[in-house]
Amino acid sequence: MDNSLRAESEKGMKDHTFIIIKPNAVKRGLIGKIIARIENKGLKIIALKLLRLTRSQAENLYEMHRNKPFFGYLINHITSDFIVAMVIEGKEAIKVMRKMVGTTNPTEAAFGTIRGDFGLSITENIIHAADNEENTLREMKICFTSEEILS
Ligand code: 3AN
Repeated sequence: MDNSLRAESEKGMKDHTFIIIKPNAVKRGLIGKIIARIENKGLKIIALKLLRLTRSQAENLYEMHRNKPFFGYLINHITSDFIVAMVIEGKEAIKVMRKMVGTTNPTEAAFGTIRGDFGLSITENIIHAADNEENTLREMKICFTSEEILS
């Protein structure tokens, strides 16, 4: 781990989170709408990149789901086209962003959440958001070097 990410790790990552706008949402032209919600909430984007994940990066991202029956669909979708990866900063960013994202299945997610308002498919559920401090740090390193994150 490089020094700046180690420093972040030591002081805790609850005010930072890592998110991905998934390929279906990028293709549907939802980047702007999702970013507007994040910025309207008062969260700050401190890193942003349009990229295509390799299978190995995707398997790393979703390593905790390796044995689940939907793992193959998940990896196929997330590597199918370009994604937008972001590091977000703000008070209790992990918790706030997860609330904004909504529950996993978009057909059950509350209206007013990103998944509730924009999706129907559980595999192509618009957006990924890290669920704890350890995963935030692990996941952001898959897409960003420390030089690419505003300090
Ligand atoms: P979340 O993204 O809400 O934290 P996780 O971590 O349980 O949900 O699942 C990661 C991703 O795996 C989800 N975003 C979704 O795309 C996919 N997924 C989860 N559960 C299922 C399922 N039962 N069937 C298909 N895909 C699923």
